Amino acid sequence: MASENDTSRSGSTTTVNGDEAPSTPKRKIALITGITGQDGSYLTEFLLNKGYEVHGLIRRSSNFNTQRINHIYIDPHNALKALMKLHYADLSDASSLRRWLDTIFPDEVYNLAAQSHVAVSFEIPDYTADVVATGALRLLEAVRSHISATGRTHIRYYQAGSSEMFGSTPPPQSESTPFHPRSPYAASKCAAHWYTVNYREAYGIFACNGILFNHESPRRGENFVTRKITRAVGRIKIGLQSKLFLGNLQASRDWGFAGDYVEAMWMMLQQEKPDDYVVATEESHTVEEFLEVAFGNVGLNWRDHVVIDKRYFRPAEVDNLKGDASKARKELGWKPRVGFEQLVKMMVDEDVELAKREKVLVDAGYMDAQQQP
Ligand code: NDP
Ligand code: GDR
Repeated sequence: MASENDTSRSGSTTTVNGDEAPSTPKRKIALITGITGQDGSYLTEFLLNKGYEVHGLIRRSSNFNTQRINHIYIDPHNALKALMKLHYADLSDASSLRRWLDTIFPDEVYNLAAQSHVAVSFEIPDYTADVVATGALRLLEAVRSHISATGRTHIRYYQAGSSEMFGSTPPPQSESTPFHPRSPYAASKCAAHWYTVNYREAYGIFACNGILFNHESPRRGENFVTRKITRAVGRIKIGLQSKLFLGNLQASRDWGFAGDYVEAMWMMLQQEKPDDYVVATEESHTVEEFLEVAFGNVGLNWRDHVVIDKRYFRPAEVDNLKGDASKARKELGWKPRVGFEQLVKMMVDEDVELAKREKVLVDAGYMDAQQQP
């Protein structure tokens, strides 16, 4: 099936007037759902550095939602340089998924899109299931029918699975640990996991589940606990805020750096056979320990600022996650580069700088100091 972006030319470089440069080495083509999210932005940078052409599906929003990838965006009119391309689609719209597969002809598909907030999934459970579970099924089905129509059996699929699927099963959690999800989000991720296994077994699709433990960065959404804390540390340090309202401080998480984890996603798709892998640092810390290190980085005591607010407790909590990533270490050769303390410092440093820029706007009257993240 031919189109403007073209398909059969997957791999060769096209000049502005449509002629091909025959001597140029073939570029692999990746399609990413959730490209505007934390992981989507790091994966895009990673794949562009590897020489891929990257296509991202973005959903329509009343505001621009591309802040995390603006720095790598190049005007598509500059066809030779613009190797990241964005298209409107939605995981709730099956026809858009199939259309873009048939247009882009990707070699690798990364399904990162999700309503990814666990607490919010209790508020909007139907929507969460539709996007996280059925959305993954829609994409798998689109891949299956695309392969069936085109014979492109080499296409590879990555599913963004989560340590939340383990829920209340005690650590250490590995690929053979039973799932016991504790939220609509986690139950939906379990469904997506099994859809992926099923499409691999039933149709022979090269489909992998990455079971990733929490991974953070300065690009983390501001309502996840790590970033909520580091944003507050920056703002408190600069004098824009004094209190931080949080929920359960005793939950323990295996926190790594998102930049390291996207590499594991790619590695899974480079193996000879498709399989499922746990990706984790194998070290776990409580929210309280995160607070201690984050506030400590700027010489503050978290106890002077944190207020417990019941609204941030969940109807069912996941108490303790700590991964066993030995399979990924052995078979993929993957290991995390950034440790816990370094991750916290990286996030705090960036958020102190961000707070300084906010302060300039507040002082100039362009922003309200109370406008908390
Ligand atoms: P984010 O919440 O930062 O990004 C989610 C992405 O999905 C955004 O690009 C968002 O678009 C997009 N999206 C949401 N709903 C839809 C929809 N209906 N159709 C199309 N796109 C949609 O998540 P992360 O980057 O942190 O995580 C990436 C994936 O990995 C997610 O599936 C998440 O559940 C999973 N995961 C994450 C972990 C982590 O610790 N970060 C750990 C384990 C799994 P928009 O920008 O418009 O909101
Ligand atoms: P999580 O991340 O639920 O593990 O899911 P989150 O940062 O939201 O919560 C971690 C722990 O912190 C506790 N907590 C709070 N959490 C939030 N968001 N806000 C608070 O004020 C607060 N106070 C305490 C929570 O109760 C929880 O125990 C993330 C997401 O990225 C998922 O998409 C992903 O699948 C999993 O990580 C692995």
